[in-house]
Amino acid sequence: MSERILTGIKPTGQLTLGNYIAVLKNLRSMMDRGECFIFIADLHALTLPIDPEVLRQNSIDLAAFYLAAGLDPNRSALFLQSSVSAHAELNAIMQNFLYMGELSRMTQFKDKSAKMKESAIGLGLFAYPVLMACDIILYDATIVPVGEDQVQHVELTRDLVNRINNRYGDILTMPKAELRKVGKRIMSLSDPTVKMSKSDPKGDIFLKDEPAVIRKKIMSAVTDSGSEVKFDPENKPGISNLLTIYSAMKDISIEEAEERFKESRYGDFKKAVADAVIEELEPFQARYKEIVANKSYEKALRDGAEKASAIANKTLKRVQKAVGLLQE
Ligand code: ATP
Ligand code: LTN
Repeated sequence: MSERILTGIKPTGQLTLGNYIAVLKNLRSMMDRGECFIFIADLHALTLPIDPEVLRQNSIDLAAFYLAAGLDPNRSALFLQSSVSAHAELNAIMQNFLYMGELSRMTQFKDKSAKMKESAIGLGLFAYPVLMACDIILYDATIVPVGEDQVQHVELTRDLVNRINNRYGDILTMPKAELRKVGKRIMSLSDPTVKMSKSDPKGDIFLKDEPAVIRKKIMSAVTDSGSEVKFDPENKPGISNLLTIYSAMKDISIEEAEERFKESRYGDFKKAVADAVIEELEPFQARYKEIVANKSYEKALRDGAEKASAIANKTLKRVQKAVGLLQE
């Protein structure tokens, strides 16, 4: 069976190597497995304060990055979440079927809100997983490629699909999160106990970093005591993170990477990791620059929104009808 694949990234900041490994690197193979709906989660970017000009620029950048990673707009739909109004319309219905208790258990909400004063936490941040569930449901997605931090949201979407299908008949498709075998959680280079994240940049490799900057960041990444290059996230989080990055870049298993470096010192190993990342990102950055210059993302986004709306509106109608909203 051909799959329906859907995924999105928030245009909240500079894209990192974590985003690249979780989503962008896999776009080519996703297109071979089924029909892809790939979007820029711009409504989600509003859940934390963001400057309008920065949001606009990040959205363009993200569209160009998707295309540079090999997304073919003729074989898939690339679009802005805000240009398909069905997301917001379905959200207005689905917010009644997810509950406060469930939403307050979401780790992403707990992490993000912990740093804020209660009076500054928007309702949208709390209700984020409802909109995310709608993003997925609208396209009858079967596969949702994400990093580990998003699995909890996809599980909640599955609960919602069950709830709706039990109550109204089988009207929604059951999605499944898909994690990369290697690299589901890339850690910060300066503190390998925390996730590399674009909204909390610390020890990040940004996709726009010049090769010399990438090399410098990797060569000065925090490593662990001892001298053996071994995968042991508990005792050697720094080296394990670098082994993960290397394996993801080369598309090999962690064991294979360990074997390659079993005689190496940390310095030589880090140099090989830097080479691998630069080798992958340099041509990608060149394509990105070309796409930004020729603005080919504009047509891709227009066509994508049209394709996406056609599918999303059908699902929306199905749900509206099922819950009893009068449809002409
Ligand atoms: P934010 O810091 O704003 O929450 P983010 O860097 O986590 O942003 P998202 O837009 O939330 O980025 O995520 C886009 C995709 O990249 C998601 O599938 C997410 O799971 C994945 N991802 C983000 N950071 C990492 C990471 N460090 N390792 C693996 N996957 C990641
Ligand atoms: N919540 C995700 C981004 C996102 C997404 C989605 C991912 C929004 N909607 C639907 C997959 C499917 C995040 O914060 N990374």
